[in-house]
Formats: sequence, C-alpha cells, structure tokens
Amino acid sequence: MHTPLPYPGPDTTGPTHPHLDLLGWDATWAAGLDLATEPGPTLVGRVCRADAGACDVLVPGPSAAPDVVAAPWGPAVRRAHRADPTAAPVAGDWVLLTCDPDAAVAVAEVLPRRTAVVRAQVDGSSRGQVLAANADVVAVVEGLAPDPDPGRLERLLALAWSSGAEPLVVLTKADLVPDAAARAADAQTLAPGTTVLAVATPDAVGLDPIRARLAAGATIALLGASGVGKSTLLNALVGGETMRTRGLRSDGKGRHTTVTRELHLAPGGGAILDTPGMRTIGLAGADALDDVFPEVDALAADCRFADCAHDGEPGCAVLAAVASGELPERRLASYRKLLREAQHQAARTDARLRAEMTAVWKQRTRDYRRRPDKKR
Ligand SMILES: Nc1nc2c(ncn2[C@@H]2O[C@H](COP(=O)(O)OP(=O)(O)O)[C@@H](O)[C@H]2O)c(=O)[nH]1
Ligand SMILES: [Mg+2]
Ligand SMILES: [Zn+2]
Repeated sequence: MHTPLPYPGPDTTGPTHPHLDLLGWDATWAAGLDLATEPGPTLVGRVCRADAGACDVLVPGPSAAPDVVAAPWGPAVRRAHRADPTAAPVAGDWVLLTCDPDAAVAVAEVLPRRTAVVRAQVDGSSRGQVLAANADVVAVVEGLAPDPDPGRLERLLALAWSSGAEPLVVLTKADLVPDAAARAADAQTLAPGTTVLAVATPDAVGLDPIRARLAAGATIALLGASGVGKSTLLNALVGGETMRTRGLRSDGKGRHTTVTRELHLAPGGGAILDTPGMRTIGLAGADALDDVFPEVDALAADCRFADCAHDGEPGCAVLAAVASGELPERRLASYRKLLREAQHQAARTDARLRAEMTAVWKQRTRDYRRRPDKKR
C-alpha cells in the first residue's frame, strides 16, 4: 500500500533555499552538504525542541511559515548517542530527515555543529550537556537590579567563549537603576573584549543592536539565571508571539498548529535559542578562561615560572598586580576558582578517555585472537 510522503518538501538542492534561510540556513551550511548525494528522500530541518529519543524539527513549508515535524531518532542517531550523549540532537541543530515513503520520518543525521554551548553535567559524569547548538551569538543575560553577580557573569562568559560563538553581554532592567551607563561600564571590566549592552526591555530601549543581528540572520542563544529577564527579552524580540508554524505529524496524517518551544524564529529573520535558567552551570573546560580573563593572561606572561599558578610563587606578576591594585583581588579569585573547577572536570574527562582507550585495546586484542589466521 502506498503511503504518501509525510512531508513533500521543496527543492533544496540549490546553494541556498529561501525558506531554509528563514531558519538560519546559509551558504556555508549549504556548501557542507550535497543533498544530491544523500541516499533516499532527504529533507533538511532545524531542531526547535528536543526530547529523549525524538525532537520537533522545523522544515521549510510551502509558504514562508515553516512546518514542524515530530521526528524520532533514526538508528544512526541512536547509535551515536549511545557512544556519546552529546551527539543527540538539541535545539538549534541542523538535521537530515529521511522521509522515505515506506518508512516513518526520522532523524537520519545531525550535521556537525558550528558552535555548541556545553556545560559540565551536574551528575558528575565526564560528559557535557549541550544547551544550545549553532548559535552565532551567545548572549549572557544578567539584570542590573539587583546588582549583577560578577562571578556568574564570568562563568557564563566562559561558556559563551568556549561555545565558539561570539559572546555578548546583555544587562536588563536598565530602567530600574538611575545610573545604567555607569553600571554597564563596571560590567565591561568583567568582560574585556565583549560588547556590553544595557537594555530596558519593556520600554524597548537598547534592543536595536540585537535586532540588527537577528535581521542579518543570526541565531542568538540566551544564557542566564532564572529571573534576569530572558523570557521578557525573547518576547520583545519575537514580537510577543513566536512565529506560527504548521504542525505536521510524523505519520503525515494529522495536522495541528503548534508553537516552537526552544528555538524561536524572529519575524524579521534570525532565531533565538532559549535555555532553561539553571541553578548550577559547571564549566566543561578551561580553554576559554584566557578569553574571559585576558588581563590575567597578559600579566601571567611576566611571571618567573611558565607554569605559575599565581598562588605565592616567587616572581609572580599576577600577584604583584593584585598588590599594586592594578588587578582586583576578586577577579583573580574568580579566575582561580573557575580554573580549578575546569581542571577537575578535565581530569574526569581524561579518566573517561583513558577507560575508553583501554576498552578499545581490549576489543582489538579479542579481535586479534579471533583472527582466522591465528587458528591455523
Ligand atoms: N523593569 C524591568 N523589568 C524587567 C525587565 N526585563 C525583565 N523584567 C521583569 O523581570 C521579571 C523576570 O523576567 P523573566 O523574563 O521572566 O526572566 P527569566 O526567568 O530570565 O525568563 C519579570 O517580572 C519581568 O517583567 C526590564 O528590562 N525592566
Ligand atoms: Mg524564562
Ligand atoms: Zn604568577
């Protein structure tokens, strides 16, 4: 019996596709993927909501409004996830859907991520958790009232820098303090090299630079504690109500209207990735700390010992800068705290990698013993 193709899909073989562009697709993505060589009917889509074992995927619709397809993980994705939990599709991921007429729609492949916001797992596992995929900008959101939390800002900035995306600091609730500009300048000292914006979201003050990035097609991930104003900002940027999408069930039968949940399309282009406000956000690696603390990194070049931990060693230029007042003591303490934490996490990851290598060698030894020529 012939089952109709669940989602027919437009021709996406060109360098870019206008309807895919609305989801954030660009020439670079297109260059990395030759749909003509993909086996079977394949459709490109972008994950807007992720569950264990399945996800909602935005796919180009016949009009500008995208369709959303509920798609379970295909066998290759399930295998990849077993080997590495971070391989599971998350909001922002670009995926290939198989829409074979004889089979249900499924996620065949997650395209390699351009950027990923990864936090260390709270359960102490050595694997990270991907909070957002393929953001062009990671906005660290912090409120101006109550006062911004410097340590939290630095921690989230480290996540933003290590994601590979462009970091941005957005200070909300500028309308609640008399001296927003001065406070933004203070916050700038916590984020050297990063653009810091002060916004009053309900008054739409200060949003233009963010809107400009969206209009240029950027995907912006919002990262911040609960209560800092992420949802308010999201609603202001997507116009209160997120773009309506046409719902399409994976069996192709039913159709219902639904609203995207984690990836929100801005009406004028671009997308916003909402992340849950988490109580604990552990660093998955130390690689970004030099970006978050560039002045500490620069001072460290003058320490007598190349591996100086700035912990009382003789000839330490960093401690000298603290003593002279050039480097705030809080800043060094924060750097060292994040460094210790990241090194601890790195040691756990190394232990896992060593265990995995041991398993690989054991398997190779078994395979070797089973080789036919060994039996002769
Ligand atoms: N005055 C003012 N209030 C804000 C601003 N942004 C958010 N809020 C308020 O802060 C509270 C928490 O905001 P919400 O968006 O829910 O924070 P989320 O937990 O990060 O999503 C709400 O009562 C908002 O109305 C702002 O720029 N100015
Ligand atoms: Mg919220
Ligand atoms: Zn030192």
